[in-house]
Order: sequence, then structure tokens, then C-alpha cells
Amino acid sequence: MNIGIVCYPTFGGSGVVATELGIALAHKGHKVHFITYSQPFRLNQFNENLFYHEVNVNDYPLFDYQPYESVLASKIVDVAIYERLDVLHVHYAIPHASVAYLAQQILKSRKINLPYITTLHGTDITLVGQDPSFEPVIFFSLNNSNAITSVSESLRKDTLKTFKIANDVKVIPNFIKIEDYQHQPEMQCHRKNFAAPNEKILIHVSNFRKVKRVEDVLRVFDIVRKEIPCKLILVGDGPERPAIDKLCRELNTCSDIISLGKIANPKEVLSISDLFILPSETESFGLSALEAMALKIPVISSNTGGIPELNIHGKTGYMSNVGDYQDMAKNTITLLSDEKKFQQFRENAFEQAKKFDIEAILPMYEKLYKEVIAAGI
Ligand code: GMT
Repeated sequence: MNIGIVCYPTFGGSGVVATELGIALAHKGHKVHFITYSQPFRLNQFNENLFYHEVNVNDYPLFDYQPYESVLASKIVDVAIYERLDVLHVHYAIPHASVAYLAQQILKSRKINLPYITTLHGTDITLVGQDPSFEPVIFFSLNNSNAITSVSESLRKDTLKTFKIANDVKVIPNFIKIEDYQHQPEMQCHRKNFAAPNEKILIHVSNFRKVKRVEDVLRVFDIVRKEIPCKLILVGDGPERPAIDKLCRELNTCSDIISLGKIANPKEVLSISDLFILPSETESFGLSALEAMALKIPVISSNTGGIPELNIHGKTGYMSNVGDYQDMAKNTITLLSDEKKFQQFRENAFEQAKKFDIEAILPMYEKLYKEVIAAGI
């Protein structure tokens, strides 16, 4: 198949999922065309089936806001015609679903059929999508998608509750390529640069937005370190970073916190860590937690959104109510104080991660592509 993929190319789970999906499809022989405003950060390999089409918005003095959507739609039309796309797959509804609809209609006027699939990732429904200023456009473009997928059952329910769309939403969970995690180079030698031999390493990876509740990570750490020698590694950056820096000064914990900033592929730093902390306010799936679990790292998380579909309470980690950092700290101490239990949780986390291997998920997307192509628009 000739498949077009539109996504956010910058740091973020939806871009990672879209890129890894495209790479896997290319390895299976499909021709995959990424249409994005910059090179997706994990699209860093040569493959004869992978193509990248950059969307360039020219500056013009009249534009206070760049007309990105128009340029993206034109680019999709161009790629669809000249690369003979069979299907377009857009990740994150805003603004990609409505742009896909526009491109589809332009192509239709030229007697070309291009079905589009919208994959919902989370805040496009649970946060941004609920803003009334987006609602009519999202509602319309979802209803006109030739198929909609969501990355968890929880997000499917949220979508159907928020938007009374006629379309069904098919759950296709996020995935990892488990093989990439098994052949991870031994990084334990780097561990000594971060922690003493008797210290545990807690880690949090996110884009530091409010929804991630990074302040709870610091509060958990503040309680745990009074009982168990440990360090905290923070990976990522975003609007909450100044507040986090301030809080660690107030709690007087900065000397034990290592803030690494953005890392394109955090596998290496994850591999030297002991426990992953994910206290999000809402989380449709929690791809970063899955990446940690693939490296046998148990997860201490909130019990919101799609997280319970991934993290099994009392088996692969523990879950607490959103904001209950004291319970999260208690669970962390319980796990880190019992080596036998900790080792068992590590194995359980890995077993659970294997269920989300790309080998199991890719055929679901391929089947859906075939179905929408066969159905036409
Ligand atoms: O909504 C966001 O935070 C952005 C989005 C992204 O592009 O990173 O994250 C969402 O999609 C990820 C990939 O499907 C999921 O793993 C995240 O759970 C989800 N984030 C939220 O729901 C907050």
C-alpha cells in the first residue's frame, strides 16, 4: 500500500507512535510518506520505502498566524496525486482531521479517492478537544473520517461521551518494538555517574505540561528519599519546568535530582533506572511507561484514563488516585524495600510490555487500511 502519515514531528508520544508505525510498515514493504513540518525526531533511518515531505509555510507580512492548515492540505493533495496514496493516516485530531477532510474534498473534485483515518491520542479529546472553540470542527472531521482509532479503551469511551459522533471508534493500543529493548546495550556502567551503589534511581519522562503533575513526582521523591537512599532523574522539558525547579529548591532536594532535559530516545537512561513515576492528571495510554516496562521497570502511577489498561496494580507497579502523592510514595517504599517483590514486579512489567509488541499491533492497522481502501469514500 502507499500510505500517507501526518503527525506532530516534535517530542511527544503521538509523533513517536506515528513514526514507529511508519517505519514498521515500510519494513513490511509498504511505501510510507510522512507529511510534516519538520523531520519526525525518530525518523532517522534510511529505507527505500520511507519518504519525508516537508510542509513549508512561507512568511508573509499579512500573516499574524501562519496558514499552516492550508499549506498542509495542499501538500497532502500534492503527495496523494504524485505518490498515488491509497490511504491517509492522521495522528492527533487537531488540526489534522479537518485538514485531511479538506484534502479529501479537493482530491474528490479531481476524481481521486483518498480515505483518511484519524488516530486519537489523548488531549486532542480529553483536554484541547473539549475547548468549545474547536468543538464543531472536531465533531465534523471525526464524523467524516473513514475510520477513527483510539489508543485505549478509556479514550474510546471519553471520545464517544464527549462527541456524539455516528462513527465508531476502534481501539488499537500503542506499541513498542520489544526486540529493540531486549538488545539494549549494557548501560549499567553509566549508573555510577548518577547514583551511588546503595542508591535507587527513580525516573520520570514527560513533556512537563500541567497534565503530567510533575510536582507530584517531586513530592513522592521528597518522601521516599527520607526512607530509602535514592536519586531522581527527570527527562523532558516544557512549560512546568520553572515551577519544578522552584519546588525542588523549596523542598531542598535539587542536589539529588538530575534534570537531563529532552532526550530523543530515552531507552539508555531508562535502562539504568529502577522505578518509573507517572502521576498524570489524565493519560490516555502512557507510552513512556510502556517503554519503561519493556526495560523491566515497574511503574508507580495514577489510576487515570488508559493507565489501568497498561499498569496492573500490585503486579507491574502500583496505582493511586490522582494527586495522592503520599500513597504513591508509600507504594514506592514498599516496592523498593522488598527485593524479592521488586524482582517479581520487574518480570511482570516485562511480560505485560510484551503484549504491546508491534508484531501484535501492526496487523490491526494493516487490516484497517485495507478495509477503508476497499470501502472507498
Ligand atoms: O496529549 C498529549 O499529551 C500529547 C500526546 C502526544 O502527542 O504526546 O500524548 C498522548 O498520546 C500518547 C501517544 O498515544 C499517549 O501515550 C499519552 O498518554 C497521551 N497523553 C495524554 O493523554 C495526556
